Amino acid sequence: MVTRTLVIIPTYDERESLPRQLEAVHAAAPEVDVLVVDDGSPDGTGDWAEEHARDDARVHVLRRTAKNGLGAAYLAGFAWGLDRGYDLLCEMDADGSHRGVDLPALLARASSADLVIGSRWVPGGEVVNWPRHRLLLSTGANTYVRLALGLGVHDATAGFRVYRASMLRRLELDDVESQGYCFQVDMAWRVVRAGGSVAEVPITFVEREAGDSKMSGAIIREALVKVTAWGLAHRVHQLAGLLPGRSRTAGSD
Ligand SMILES: Nc1nc2c(ncn2[C@@H]2O[C@H](COP(=O)(O)OP(=O)(O)OP(=O)(O)O)[C@@H](O)[C@H]2O)c(=O)[nH]1
Ligand SMILES: [Mg+2]
Repeated sequence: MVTRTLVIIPTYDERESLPRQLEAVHAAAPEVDVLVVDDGSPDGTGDWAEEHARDDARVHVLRRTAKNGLGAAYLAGFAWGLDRGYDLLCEMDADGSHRGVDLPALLARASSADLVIGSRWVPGGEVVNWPRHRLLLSTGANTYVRLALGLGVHDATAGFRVYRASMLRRLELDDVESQGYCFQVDMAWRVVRAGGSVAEVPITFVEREAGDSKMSGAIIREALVKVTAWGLAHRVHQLAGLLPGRSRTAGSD
């Protein structure tokens, strides 16, 4: 049976980057469909995408009216793709940071993992053109996530991913509230807790060439607060399981 793949690309003011990204994706993986999820970009990204979709049947556009964050855009994209029976759902940024040439390796790995992460922080992974403070933020955030959650993933904040649809269907996604890149940690954590397998494939991550970053202090604070809360809840849960009189068969897990 043919595997049907949907690459979901969320956009907010990516008019300059999106055409290049679509070209790069289809040059590397001509068989995949793409869903652009645009949150009413004032720069006309949504209009351009819709016009482009008229000429290319592989491209679809989901237009939303308000900028509601990366997490909400991906959840809408997942629902769209699951409704239409895709087997693999892929997350990819519009800004060129996630290279089309790395996509086939991620898709291939999905034959043996529920979630495949395009990782900067495994051997062979690389970051090009990032200022020192972004490198420190990413490595610091990932170290914190590993310590706080005990998550055995090297790049839990990475946004270049492939999910098996069967995995997404098993997850309860209605209560996902994470907006920014905390969304990525949230999703990896949910997959692991649901017993899903996670694989990391090295990628080369390239800093955006055009357009503005949507990274903000609020996004960083959200990640810090939420990961700390999840980590504490996890430790309390683990400790409760160790208390005398609470065996696993008694429903401690
Ligand atoms: N639909 C939608 N897309 C968004 C939103 N916020 C960010 N994006 C898109 O999500 C992707 C990642 O956002 P970026 O601004 O590149 O964030 P980043 O990769 O963490 O930071 P930089 O690469 O430094 O800009 C891009 O394609 C953005 O256009 C949002 O609220 N809604
Ligand atoms: Mg980016």
